[in-house]
Amino acid sequence: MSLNLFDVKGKVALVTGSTHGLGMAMARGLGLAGATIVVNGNSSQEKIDAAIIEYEKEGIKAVGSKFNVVDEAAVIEAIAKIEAEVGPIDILINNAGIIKRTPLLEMEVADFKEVIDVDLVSPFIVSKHVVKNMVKRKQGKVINICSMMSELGRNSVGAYAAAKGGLKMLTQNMATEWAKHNIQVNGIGPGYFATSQTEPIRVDGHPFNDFIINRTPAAKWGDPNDLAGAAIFLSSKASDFVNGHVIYVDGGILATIGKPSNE
Ligand code: GCO
Ligand code: CA
Repeated sequence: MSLNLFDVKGKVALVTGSTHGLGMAMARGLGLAGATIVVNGNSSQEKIDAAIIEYEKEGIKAVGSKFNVVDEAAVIEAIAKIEAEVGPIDILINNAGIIKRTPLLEMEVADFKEVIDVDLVSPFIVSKHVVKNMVKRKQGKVINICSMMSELGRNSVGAYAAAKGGLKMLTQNMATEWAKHNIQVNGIGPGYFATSQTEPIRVDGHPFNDFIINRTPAAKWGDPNDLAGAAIFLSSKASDFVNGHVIYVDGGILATIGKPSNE
């Protein structure tokens, strides 16, 4: 078996939300493996420019594309520009997401809908317009970033769990509709990782910090770079007959019911 199976050299990868956190870690992995990264964010051009400097420091070819993943017109315009100026998008990682930690009985409907829009509707919007072109080329890889909350509930993250559970089924449905075009759609389900998103619940002394370490068989928060292997696998020829799966990179959380805190 040749490692060329995992080759992504010269491929163009659009990774939404890749200026920081898990998106950046997965994009970095693909970039170090030779892909050109289209760095997306929506908060500011400065953030994108700063991220590009970080990618380039490691010898990764990175190009910025600022757009809002929930704005269909902006998505269409950005994709046309990327394909004209950088090249056909070979790999799409739908990573951009938000979380609001509010118990359901206290949650405003508008906030619930906003989470669904960003975490579930936007992967549909971006995929729809990228995959149209992949169908013509008879080739493509789509990776939807799911979550532990694609499988499990947790107090205060109801909207996020609804969106991420939906994203798992959207992944299976996309795989169902697009496999015949030689487009593989799969998901990555990160466990609990040390990022800015989990920063508020990861601080020393926060009961959730101890809970996660106890609940994770690997007994630690994940390092975002641990996601690179799954990202490369699902972006390369190695996964050409793999359709509709979510690879959970979670230190074993979903394998177990957990254990008492004194064990
Ligand atoms: C939370 C966390 C999670 C993680 C992750 C788990 O509040 O429970 O933020 O939602 O971000 O998605 O897989
Ligand atoms: Ca399953």
